[in-house]
Amino acid sequence: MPKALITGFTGQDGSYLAELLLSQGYDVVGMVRRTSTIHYHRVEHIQDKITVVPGDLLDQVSLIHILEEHKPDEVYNLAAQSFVQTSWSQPVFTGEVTALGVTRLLDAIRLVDPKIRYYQASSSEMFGKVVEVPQKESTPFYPRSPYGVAKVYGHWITVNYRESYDLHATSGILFNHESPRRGIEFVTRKITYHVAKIKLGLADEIRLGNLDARRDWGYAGDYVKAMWLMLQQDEPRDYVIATGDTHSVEEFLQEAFSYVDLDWHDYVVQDPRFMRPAEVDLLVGDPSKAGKELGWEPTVSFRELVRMMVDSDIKLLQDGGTPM
Ligand code: NAP
Ligand code: G4F
Repeated sequence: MPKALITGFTGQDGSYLAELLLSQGYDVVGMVRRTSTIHYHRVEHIQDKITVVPGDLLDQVSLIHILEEHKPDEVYNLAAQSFVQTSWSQPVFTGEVTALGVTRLLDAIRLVDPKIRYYQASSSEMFGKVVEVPQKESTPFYPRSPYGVAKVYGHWITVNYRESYDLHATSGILFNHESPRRGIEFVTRKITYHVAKIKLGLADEIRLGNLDARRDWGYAGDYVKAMWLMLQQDEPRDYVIATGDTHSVEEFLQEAFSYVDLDWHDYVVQDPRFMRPAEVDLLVGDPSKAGKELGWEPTVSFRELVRMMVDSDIKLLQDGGTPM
């Protein structure tokens, strides 16, 4: 039975990836950091099938111990300070976790077992102020936030360890991917949760920042499959994972509100608090390399994604739940 370690196990992608690996017959080890309250809501349905281990990307000894004790064949590094807005208020912390954390983990692999296959969660935020449309693997990076800068570091240190130590280290450059398990602070989930609240008479407005930004939004369940496929290749290579389609925040609003027969203009308030010091205006990826070499393609359309998330949030509220 192959064994995989997932860092960022409690996050959106960690939960979908753990489900996928379990369904493929893996023994799954999920790393969680110590917090004062337990928050396993995204993974509680599979918790009894997973070996949960404490560890932190800030603490290299914890990483070494986990690798020595659990001996994984594959490591998926999904842990990060992943919210772009927070990276301006906590730039050093973001660099410690999202950038240097990658070196800590790669170096732990080099020391403990260099045969381990490694997946790095790189990001389309690295393209930032894009110099090419659509963005592909060869497009130069121009990050626009401390988060984007940290991800560029994580990306290049992965390439460097592959070239320096011959590790099977792969970087997936994933464009935005969403789901009912998306954190409530990200714009898609913030919108669908508020649409549900407004529809049910529990709120009367939603405050947002820049409505013109365009993103290539896909479904997280599709994107974790690409991560797994990357580690099954003989040669480690980097891949763009995207839908190839782009929509503005305004189009997301239009799709979500019209689905429940409401007009977004009646509820949206633009609030400077949610504007960013430097914006990424347009992201749209070219996933053709992943299509050709991995046989990967997205299965959920933009409209299906929006509706899935709105439906889920309406149900969540009707059932008396709180957002993840
Ligand atoms: P997420 O929901 O924010 O999950 C992040 C995970 O990282 C959580 O499990 C979090 O644990 C963990 N974490 C944070 N700091 C840590 C630390 N110091 N040590 C150990 N674990 C730590 O993010 P996601 O959307 O699933 O994204 C997964 C990865 O893909 C991230 O690296 C993200 O930057 C990257 N990415 C995401 C997208 C996207 O659109 N979703 C696109 C490209 C790249 P807690 O639960 O304790 O907070
Ligand atoms: O949903 P967002 O916060 O995601 P963002 O910044 O694109 O980052 C996400 O995708 C990256 C991949 O490209 C990941 F690497 C990263 O970890 C994360 O998962 O914001 C999307 C857009 C931005 O242009 C933002 O300015 O929505 C705009 N926006 C407008 N109003 C807002 C809001 N974003 C948020 N979070 N909240 C608002 O009120």
